[in-house]
Amino acid sequence: MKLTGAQILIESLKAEGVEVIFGIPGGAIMPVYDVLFDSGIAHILTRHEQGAIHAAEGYARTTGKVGVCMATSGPGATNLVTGLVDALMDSTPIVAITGQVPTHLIGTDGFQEADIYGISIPATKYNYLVRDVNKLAQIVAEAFYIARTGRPGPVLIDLPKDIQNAVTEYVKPKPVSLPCYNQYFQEINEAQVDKAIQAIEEAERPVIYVGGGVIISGAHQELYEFAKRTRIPVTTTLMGLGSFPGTDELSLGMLGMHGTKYANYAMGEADLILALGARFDDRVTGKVSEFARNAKIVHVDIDAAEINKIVYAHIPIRGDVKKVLQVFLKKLDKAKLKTYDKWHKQIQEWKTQYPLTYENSEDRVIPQYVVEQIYEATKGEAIITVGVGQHQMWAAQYYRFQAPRSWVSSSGLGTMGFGFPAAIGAQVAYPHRTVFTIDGDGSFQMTIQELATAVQYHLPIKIAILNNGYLGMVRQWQQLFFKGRYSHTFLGSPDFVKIAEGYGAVGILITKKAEVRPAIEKALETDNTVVMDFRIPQEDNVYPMIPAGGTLKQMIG
Ligand SMILES: Cc1ncc(C[n+]2csc(CCOP(=O)(O)OP(=O)(O)O)c2C)c(N)n1
Repeated sequence: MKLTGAQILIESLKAEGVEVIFGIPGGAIMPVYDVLFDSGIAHILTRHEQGAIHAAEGYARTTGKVGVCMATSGPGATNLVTGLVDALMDSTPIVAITGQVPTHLIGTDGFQEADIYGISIPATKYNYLVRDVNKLAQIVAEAFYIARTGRPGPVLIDLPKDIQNAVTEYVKPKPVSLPCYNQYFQEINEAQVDKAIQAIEEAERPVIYVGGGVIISGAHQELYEFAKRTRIPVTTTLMGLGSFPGTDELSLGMLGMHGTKYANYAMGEADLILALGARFDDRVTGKVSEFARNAKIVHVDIDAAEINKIVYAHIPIRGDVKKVLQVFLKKLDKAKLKTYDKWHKQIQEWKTQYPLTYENSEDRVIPQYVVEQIYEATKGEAIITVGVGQHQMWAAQYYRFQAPRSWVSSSGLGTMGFGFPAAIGAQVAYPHRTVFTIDGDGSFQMTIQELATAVQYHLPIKIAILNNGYLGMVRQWQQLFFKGRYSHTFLGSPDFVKIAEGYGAVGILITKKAEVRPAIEKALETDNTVVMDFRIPQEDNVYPMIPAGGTLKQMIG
């Protein structure tokens, strides 16, 4: 069967099970859009390519499937770059397809030519510039394979317009075989697991420290069983939220810069840390030389490059966390396990002495209270996406996630403007679930135009803006570390209600505490996109806080 490159691409996407593409068309990708028109694959037209790729990320992170986005050449392609790096930092499987000028124009500064292949080398797990239509089907198969396997990540396919139009015999791709890449998936070294189990048996003060890898590998049930059997307390990173029920007695909540005091104290005092799919980010470790000084480290990660990158691993175990935990569960000998009673008593004391708390006495709209009310009104079952800043941390602290893939945060890159388009992807994936964006007024304004997208596709996303009129997190740092000199962080506030209405969404203004819960209830009952403008105090801070590169002794609040 003879097909054009554009037809081959769409056939290949169908073969990968792609159901939806997020994107914006343009000259260099028009042959593909033409085939897409009656292909049966859904398409969500965003208002900016950054919105498209974050939506694809939201889709990928909540479903575990590969998110697909598409853009034209030049500015369309370069508008994807932030999302590519974002997906790379947070190990999110994405296939980004970009149009390119015809091959004979490449290198001539042709109209809308940008070397997205070159630009995206450090921004992707792998990338392709397709120069031969006969290779296209195989390239697409490889791209999806690379995006979703091992440590997932973004893959870009740059497709020149003449290749989209070229006609060739369509041959189904062969099963993907990439010998160098496949070395990645070696057998789990059981001797290392035995060593780790011995360390568990010997430990007095162990902690399980969980990152996003547990969610990616679908290991939450194994983690739960492992924690329950060993009775080792569990703390998670920002990416790990939802991998272990936040309300469980063994949960220490989040650790790190804005983590709970008890999680941070437990890490500081631990004699054994079992790091599962976590990468010792600086927001977790603070000053590395002071981090968990008394602990033996077991580090489980699928990516060998992560092991010993920041913290020396006494017992490294390379492999998929789910499979590694299954080996642990098979080998754990109940008879030899301790109950760590003294350690639990100590942790309980810390929990009682230093609970996560905030002042809630006045009739102000307190941000933590808003998050708690969202948590209660949604019974902890919503998908929560966030921007970046104070609101992100309040959401992480006060929405007690029960299930994996219900928390979507740009954690590694910290991309303002991520939350709302990510919610679009999540709501497209789960039309019948409640999807909430908890956003900052600054973050929301970075991708606010996607309100048009949400309304056009009837996506009933609930957007809760914690509106302090500032670039709040930067203002907090200015207050604490720059003598209160608020250099260019005041935003003021547009009328978000009017903006919402202008886009055809529903807007609600909340200025009093008593209005908080009714507004959330009203939003939940509304079958439309809803923007809630919560006017919170301008100068509230996120606590506790360990300053960047600091130690436990410098913890504030
Ligand atoms: C694209 C981008 N630019 C700049 C920053 C730096 N930054 C981190 S937090 C922050 C302020 C965020 O303000 P807002 O979204 O209003 O949230 P708040 O902290 O007030 O809750 C800024 C500017 C960033 N993370 N991302």
